[in-house]
Amino acid sequence: MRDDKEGPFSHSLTNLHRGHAAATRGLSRRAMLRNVGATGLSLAVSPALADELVKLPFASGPRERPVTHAFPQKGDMILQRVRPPLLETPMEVFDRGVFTPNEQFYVRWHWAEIPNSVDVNTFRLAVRGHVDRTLSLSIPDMIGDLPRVELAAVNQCSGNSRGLFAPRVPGAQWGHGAMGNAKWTGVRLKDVLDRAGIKAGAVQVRFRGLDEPVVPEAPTFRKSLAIDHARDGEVMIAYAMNGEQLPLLNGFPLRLIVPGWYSTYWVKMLSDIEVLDKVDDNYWMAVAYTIPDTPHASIAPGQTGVKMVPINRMVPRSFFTNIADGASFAAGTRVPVRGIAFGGDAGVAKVEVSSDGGKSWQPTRLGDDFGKYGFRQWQTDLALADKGDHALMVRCTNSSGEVQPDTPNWNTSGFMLNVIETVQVKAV
Ligand SMILES: Nc1nc2c(c(=O)[nH]1)N[C@H]1C(S)=C(S)[C@@H](COP(=O)(O)O)O[C@H]1N2
Ligand SMILES: [Mo]
Repeated sequence: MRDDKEGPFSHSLTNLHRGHAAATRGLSRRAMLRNVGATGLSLAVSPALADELVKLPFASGPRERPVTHAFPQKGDMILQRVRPPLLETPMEVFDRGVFTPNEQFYVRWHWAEIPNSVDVNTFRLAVRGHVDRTLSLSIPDMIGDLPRVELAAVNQCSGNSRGLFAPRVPGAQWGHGAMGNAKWTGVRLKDVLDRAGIKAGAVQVRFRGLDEPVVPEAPTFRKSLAIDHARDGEVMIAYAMNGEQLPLLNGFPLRLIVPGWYSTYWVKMLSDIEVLDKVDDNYWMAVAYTIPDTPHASIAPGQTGVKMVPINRMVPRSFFTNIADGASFAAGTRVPVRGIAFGGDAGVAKVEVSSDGGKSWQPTRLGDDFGKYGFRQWQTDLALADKGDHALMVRCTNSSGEVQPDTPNWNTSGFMLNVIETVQVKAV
């Protein structure tokens, strides 16, 4: 969605980004307030506005979903829910490049009270709590004075691929598209915290955004990181994504980036940072987004009495992006296969494929390395000698030596699905 007329928003951004021009080219091209104001986030998107259906390969069989382009600043997205929006990235987007375009980056919110626009002139980020100085930072304060950092990183929902859980679990039924890779530009959280001065005895740092629960009794979405994690110099506050301002639905004007960790921690529309002197026991840390403290966060269906811990680092995954279930090829030919992989909280060491259901594996060629937290493209070709059904498989090993398991994990929340991915094809 482009708008040539510049609103007040664009002007202010143009000015305040002067020192960061290289990283944020194109920022003034979008007039966010105009676009969003005109369309609104509360617009009633009916599936009738979607003229196409997509099939997601769920555990219970293929599931049809409408494709919509009715959301502000978003192109074609798989529509799961309108309000608050749950929009999934179609798999073919990942085939087109290693970075996921902003207009097709997935969207997930918990509460429906999301501002339709944010005025960057009056916006302030609070830094408070167990600190020497309470801060109220304007965007120019932050990006004008603090060193700029840039990092490629995968944003993946904890529940990505939940629709593949068997037995089925409640929650947003995602295919594999609740993930994306972007180049994030911003400032180090550490530098912001240092400005405020952390007091001795600080334990965690808690984050919230401008969104609010629909009813006052419901718990505001807030997430916390351990103080050392928050100060590791990698966690950042991003003001740009793939060289452009963040789409409103992806957290404009600021969001937290927690490289290698599930994006439940990547708080959008970040407006409040609170240094805590005790462990955060709010609902979103203590109850929601917890996983069994077991290998692969896996338990047997029905198993109880398991120790739960907050979800944390991601694990390696890999996907085919140019072929899907049901594809057929001429027997005896070589089939080009390609896709993406990521290492979780470590780089991709290797990606291997199998055409015999996992009995033997062959290496693939990896694409350019944009940093250990991002997607890595891979490609090779596979011989399908015999006529009939073939299970093509792909697995990633990360630089810590972790590899995708050959049996899927399971837990009651449908988090962290991980298994070697398989595509069923036919040689004819
Ligand atoms: N303020 C705010 N930030 C949030 C959330 C939210 O509900 N509110 N959801 C989190 C979760 S669970 C996910 S999966 C990601 C989704 O990021 P995206 O919409 O930019 O893809 O945002 C995270 N940050
Ligand atoms: Mo999520």
